[in-house]
Amino acid sequence: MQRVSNVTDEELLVQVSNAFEAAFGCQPGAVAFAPGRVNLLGEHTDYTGGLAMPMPLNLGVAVAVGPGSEPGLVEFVSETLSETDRRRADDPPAGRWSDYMLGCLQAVASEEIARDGCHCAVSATLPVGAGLSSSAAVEVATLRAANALLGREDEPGELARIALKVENDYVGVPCGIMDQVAASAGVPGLALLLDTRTLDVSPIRLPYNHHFVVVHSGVSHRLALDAYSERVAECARAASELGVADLGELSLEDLGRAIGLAEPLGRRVRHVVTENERVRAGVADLEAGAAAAFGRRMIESHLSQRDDFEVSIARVDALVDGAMRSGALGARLTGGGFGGAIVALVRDVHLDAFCASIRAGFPEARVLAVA
Ligand code: GAF
Repeated sequence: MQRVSNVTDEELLVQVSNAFEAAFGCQPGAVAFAPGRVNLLGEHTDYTGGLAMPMPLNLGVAVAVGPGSEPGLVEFVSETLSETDRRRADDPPAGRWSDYMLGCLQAVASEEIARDGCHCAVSATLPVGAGLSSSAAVEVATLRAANALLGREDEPGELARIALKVENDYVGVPCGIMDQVAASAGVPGLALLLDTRTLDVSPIRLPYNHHFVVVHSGVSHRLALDAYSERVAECARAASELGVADLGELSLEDLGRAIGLAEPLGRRVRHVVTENERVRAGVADLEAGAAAAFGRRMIESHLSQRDDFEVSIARVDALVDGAMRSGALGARLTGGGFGGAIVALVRDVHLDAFCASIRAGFPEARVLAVA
C-alpha cells in the first residue's frame, strides 16, 4: 500500500513517545498503534447483522500510556490536536476527545487508574471526521497500550468487542462493529470480508494492476451523530415491523413487502438488502479478477446510499462524479457519510492522471491513501 502521509507507523510510535516524554517528563510504560480503515463495499450494514468489506489503512493512531502523578487523576495530551485534558478515573463521558481513551481505560484498567492515576498521549496520521474510523483506531490503540502496560495479551475479537461497548455505552454512538474489527484484526492493505452476525472475517484478494484510492472530500462528518443514530433507529423499526431480529436476515425476495413499509423505512431496507447482495457479488467479482464489475457495484452502492439511505451530501456526490470522469472504474462514499471520504477503484496506468485530475478539479479534496 502506498502511503500519502510521510509518517510511518513506526515513526508515529516514536512521535507519540516523544510527545509523552515532553508532557510528562518520563518515558511511557507502553505504546501501541491501531489503523484506520476504508470500507470498500457494504455500508450501513454492520448494525443490522450484514456484510462489509473493510480494509485497514496505514494511516492510524498511536497511544502512549504510563502511571500518573496522583491516584485517580488521568492526564491526556493530544499531539495532533495540540490539546491537553485532565479527568478523574471514574468520570462519566464529557463529550470530549478524551472520552474515547478514558472509556477504554475504565474498561480494562479501572482499578489501576484509580490507584496510580494515568498519563496518556495520542498522535495520529488519520484525519478526524474523514469517515476512516479514527474513533475505533483511538479505542483499539488505547486498549492495546493499556494491556501492554499491564502485561496482558491482546485477543483481536475481544479488543473489538470491548472497543464497541465503549463506543456504544460510554461515548454514546450506536455504531456497529465493522471499524473495531478492522482496527483490531486487520492488517494494512489487506481487505476483509466481515460477517457482522458471526464476526467471521476472511481475507479478500484485490485485483492486480488496480488501486483503491481514498479521497477526503474536505467536509468533516463530525456533526452527523444525530442523523447516523436516526438511520440505526429506522433500521431497528423496520426490522421489528417486518418481524425479523435484523435486516441482515432479509433477502431480495423480501423486498416486495419491505417496500410497503411507511416512508422512508422501505427505502432504508432496500439499501441494506441490496448492499448485502452487492458485497456477496463483489467478493465473487474480485475472486474472478473482474475489476470493472466490482467498480459498477461501487457506483450502485453510492447511488443506494445517496437515494435510499440518504447519507451522502452534494459535495461528496460531486466528488464521486468527478472520480468517474477522471477515469475511475467505480467510486463511492465510504464510512458513516454526511461528508468524509470516497473510495475509487482506478487502473494503475491511470493512477497519476486520476490523482492529478482530482487535485485540479477539487482543490478542497485530498488524496489520503492509495492501496
Ligand atoms: C461508521 C460506523 F462507526 C460503522 O459502524 C458503520 O456503521 C459505518 O459508519 C457505516 O457503514 O463508520
